Amino acid sequence: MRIISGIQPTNVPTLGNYIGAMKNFVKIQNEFEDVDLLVFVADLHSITVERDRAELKKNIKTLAALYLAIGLDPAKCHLFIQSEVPEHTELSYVLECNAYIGEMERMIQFKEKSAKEGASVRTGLLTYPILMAADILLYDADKVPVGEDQKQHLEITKVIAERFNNKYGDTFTIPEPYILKSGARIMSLQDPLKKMSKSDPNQKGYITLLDNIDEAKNKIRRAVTDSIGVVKYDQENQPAVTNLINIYSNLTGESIESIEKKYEGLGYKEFKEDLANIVGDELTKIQTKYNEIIKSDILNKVLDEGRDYAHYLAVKKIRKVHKRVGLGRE
Ligand code: ATP
Ligand code: LTN
Repeated sequence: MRIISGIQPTNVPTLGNYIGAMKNFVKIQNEFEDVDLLVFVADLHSITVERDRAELKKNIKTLAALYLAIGLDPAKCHLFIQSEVPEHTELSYVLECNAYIGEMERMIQFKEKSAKEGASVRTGLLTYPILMAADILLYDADKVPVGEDQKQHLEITKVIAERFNNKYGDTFTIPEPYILKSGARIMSLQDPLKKMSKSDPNQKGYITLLDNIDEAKNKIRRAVTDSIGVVKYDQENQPAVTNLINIYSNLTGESIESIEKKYEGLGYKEFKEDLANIVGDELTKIQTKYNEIIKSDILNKVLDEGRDYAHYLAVKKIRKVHKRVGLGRE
């Protein structure tokens, strides 16, 4: 079974990215049998909106190092940078010719992000899901671990793959999203109705994996709650506390019922203090490894191996696609 996923190098990944996606990569690596896992830095996806060049460079390296720091093992998976495998953009173009503009305009993420961009919405933002489809179909991935917000992009990937297969003959494996129920949507610490996002202008709403530990703990202590005062999992009436319980449960593996029971009769203060320590400990673990990796020269070796492996698979696939479509001489 082949599994692939990527994260954009925009800012440092948040606790939401970690719980919703990155932690699952490690789980898959350690628990799935016979899995060929590819994880990449989606740098091409990140230039669909204006980016500072130096910052992008830095974020690419940081994300790659964080993949290793959270426990991805280069002996068990392949890590690479999307733009270093040119077949992603090659396939993307062929798929663009098999996808409709109306389909792209219906994407929620496009609607949300283009509304923020005003008059200068780039064409790449519209075609973003096609590049994502190419990332997946290029490798015949069976499963794609992502957070809830990517579900629609996975659905359109399936539509494009099926359309292509029907038109040109069986070419692509139809992928399935792999979304775990709990943690698939971690919300902002300041607004429980908004997804935790690394591009949120309000930095108190998110915690990044490289945040200063004390600051991160304070963000938990100062997270909005409600006036009910009971630690209860209730999405409708207590969305903020429910979000914190979700984070707690995901980081400790403790069940929601057991967490509710533990804090029965206690206020939010004690609950938040414990959660602040849990988050602090998790970040400390990650940052200790991260600092070792950044100092060593392992990263380049890992990314070279990953690029070569991905490229080997991608070349075979793109040749097949060109042949199916009737491009070139052969
Ligand atoms: P941006 O805010 O810059 O658009 P993002 O924080 O949404 O970025 P992405 O790089 O788009 O992050 O997403 C990487 C992965 O993390 C995806 O699988 C996505 O579904 C997941 N993810 C992002 N935010 C959350 C969240 N709040 N909760 C759970 N999973 C999330
Ligand atoms: N669009 C994704 C990142 C991404 C991705 C992929 C995830 C780009 N290509 C392929 C899984 C498979 C996002 O999280 N914003």
